[in-house]
Amino acid sequence: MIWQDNREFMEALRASGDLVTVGEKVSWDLELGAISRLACERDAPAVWFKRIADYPEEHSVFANPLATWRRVAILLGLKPDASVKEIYREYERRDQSLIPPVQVSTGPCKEVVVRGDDVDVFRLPAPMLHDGDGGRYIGTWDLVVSRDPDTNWTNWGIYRFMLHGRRTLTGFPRPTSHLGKIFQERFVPKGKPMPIAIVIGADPFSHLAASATVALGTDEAALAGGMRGAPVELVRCETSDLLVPATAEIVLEAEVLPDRVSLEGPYGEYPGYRTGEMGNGILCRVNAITHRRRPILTVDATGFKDDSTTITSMTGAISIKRRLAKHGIEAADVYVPAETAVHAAVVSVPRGGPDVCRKIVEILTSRRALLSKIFVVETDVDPFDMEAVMHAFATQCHPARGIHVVQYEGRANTLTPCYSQEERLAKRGATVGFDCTWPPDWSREWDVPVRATFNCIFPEAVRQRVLRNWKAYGFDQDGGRNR
Ligand SMILES: Cc1cc2nc3c(=O)[nH]c(=O)nc-3n(C[C@H](O)[C@H](O)[C@H](O)COP(=O)(O)O)c2cc1C
Ligand SMILES: [Mn+2]
Repeated sequence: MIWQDNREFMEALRASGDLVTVGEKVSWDLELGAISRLACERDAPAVWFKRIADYPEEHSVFANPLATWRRVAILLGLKPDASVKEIYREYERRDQSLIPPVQVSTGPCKEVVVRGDDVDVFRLPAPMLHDGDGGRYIGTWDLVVSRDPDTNWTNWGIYRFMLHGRRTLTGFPRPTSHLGKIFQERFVPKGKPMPIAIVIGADPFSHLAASATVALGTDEAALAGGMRGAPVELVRCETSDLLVPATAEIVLEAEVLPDRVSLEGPYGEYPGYRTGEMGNGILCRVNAITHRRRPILTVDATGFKDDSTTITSMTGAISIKRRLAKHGIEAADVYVPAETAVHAAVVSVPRGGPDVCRKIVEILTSRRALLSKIFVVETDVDPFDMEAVMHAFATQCHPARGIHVVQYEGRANTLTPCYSQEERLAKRGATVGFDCTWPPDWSREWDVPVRATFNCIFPEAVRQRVLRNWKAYGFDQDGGRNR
């Protein structure tokens, strides 16, 4: 599927039973957030809220587009019940080719254009998502376009934005994010405002590309095109020369002010906590809003098992695999379990040991250090099978010799809940590698214990006979899971 727009994707979700349409009037003030949050935690369908209290009926809200693996499978054109491993493989295949975007003269996102003093961001039904949030969040599942004026490279990323005033928003791009870097390095020193476009409800591949972990200089629009198998169509903004996906539901054309900071947050974040206090964010002035008729505001009910725990985990895992390969570690597989909220990874390697484990931790913490726990297993353990991973961790990781900690400052993930305020300020943190592999100097024949599982401790002929007769013995499943 190419997914011409978000509406086509929503229709596919409806057809497969992965979209619930709520016709009852709901409040933007916590009720919508609570429903959408519970839907994440219950692996429930995505939600389309058709009537929002205080807003005319042409405004609706679509929540949690990719928060379950079923929806990610549908996005990638797989069967809805495809396994996580199959989904990873399909993504890995699709993100290999880049197809540059094409510019078109106009598109649905220009159906309604509001400029200058007519702009009032409160006309959009941005929800108060969690109790205690610093305000109503409009950018939660967005795609923020910015451009480096020196190289002309355009960056896309998902960064949160909160309503501030009628024409102002405040946001929190991490200083290590590409938007944060472009702003700090190219605009702040010159005292120039930075044009941005906050795009809401573009085709789902564009948002997936914006959230993917990619190197500085990567054209995320071309990545989205590659994944779709067709170029993304872009139109020029009304008030800047930035280009935005033509079929987007809503576009907020803004500039980030170089000489202001503004209070932002706190926010119930993806690790599953409200961390921190209201702090300094960036301040943007909104110069125009363009949108489709009957615009559908897309929302991520951020928190445990939100949209990032599927897609950020998957794109992060695949980028870890490629990064390790670049540094000479051929990992057979890498899995970032959704329930770890992008804080832990499982890496399987043909041969482990302390040197390999330490090297993996060092490679994965040399730049931004998002993850703080890494399980290194051997290839006879399927990293996607958390029962097998926990078994390997509990039995193979030496409680003293198997733990490898790397500490760092200036690049830790400030949203990691276990860090103290002081550590967050200094971006100080640590990543631990759990070596769940056998020591390389142990003889496989004499020292390594034989796993007492069906697959490992019985002769082939006996296993075949048991599998063949499994149903005849009276069991109702076929062979069980094949590890
Ligand atoms: C739903 C969602 C919300 C996100 N919110 C933020 C955010 O507020 N700030 C941030 O720096 N990154 C956020 N991220 C992560 C970035 O989108 C991600 O790191 C992306 O790769 C950033 O692009 P960049 O590498 O071009 O900076 C979010 C990701 C998702 C999926
Ligand atoms: Mn980027």
